Amino acid sequence: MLKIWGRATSSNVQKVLWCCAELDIPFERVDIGGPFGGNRDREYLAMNPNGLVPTVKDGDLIMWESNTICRYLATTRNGERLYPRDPAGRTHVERWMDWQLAVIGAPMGQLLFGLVRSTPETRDPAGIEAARRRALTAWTIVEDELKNQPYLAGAELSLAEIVLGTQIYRWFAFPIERPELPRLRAWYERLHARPGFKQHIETPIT
Ligand SMILES: N[C@@H](CCC(=O)N[C@@H](CS)C(=O)NCC(=O)O)C(=O)O
Repeated sequence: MLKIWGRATSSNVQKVLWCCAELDIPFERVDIGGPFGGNRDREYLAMNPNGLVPTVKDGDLIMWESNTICRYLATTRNGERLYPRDPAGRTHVERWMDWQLAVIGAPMGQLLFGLVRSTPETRDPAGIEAARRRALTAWTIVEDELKNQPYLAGAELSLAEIVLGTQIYRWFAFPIERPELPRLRAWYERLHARPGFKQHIETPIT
């Protein structure tokens, strides 16, 4: 049985949980990180020297980095529909996985810390506004990409959506100004209709 270490409120753990739901992969999960702690313990650091979640074990194999874990699960558990074998099709998925890490992750993280994990004393409205603008610029790229297709890599849901699910959920949940981006909204509604999204992504934001 696949074992997952990581609190279910972590965006990076949520990617793995949604991926497991899409592929019907049974798993056992252990709460680690955030209020649960444990991620700086010696035994945990021996598995994942970053001290971050998630960490996943499949047989003797220990993995960390959530996007890598999702690729592994799709490759080993009949997930070709989420992660095509064909190299050209694969680039359409992978570029968005890299984009999640390189482009949208930072401003969405700043919004999380600024809006949810701050106190009125520590809140930095200018920093929040700068992050909102950066995120909006990035989400507008997604809006344009969806002009001719329902999902980022084409006609079907893929790992591109799975790694972006928590970010788009938070974008629409945060109390911020959001100019109407109709294709982005329709894409979000499509993701929202998946049982795995409802179960693992739509959780209280902490
Ligand atoms: N690039 C890593 C990032 C992992 C990461 O930053 N995890 C955060 C939660 S989203 C974490 O472990 N924070 C410390 C904690 O939860 O205690 C991945 O994708 O797995």
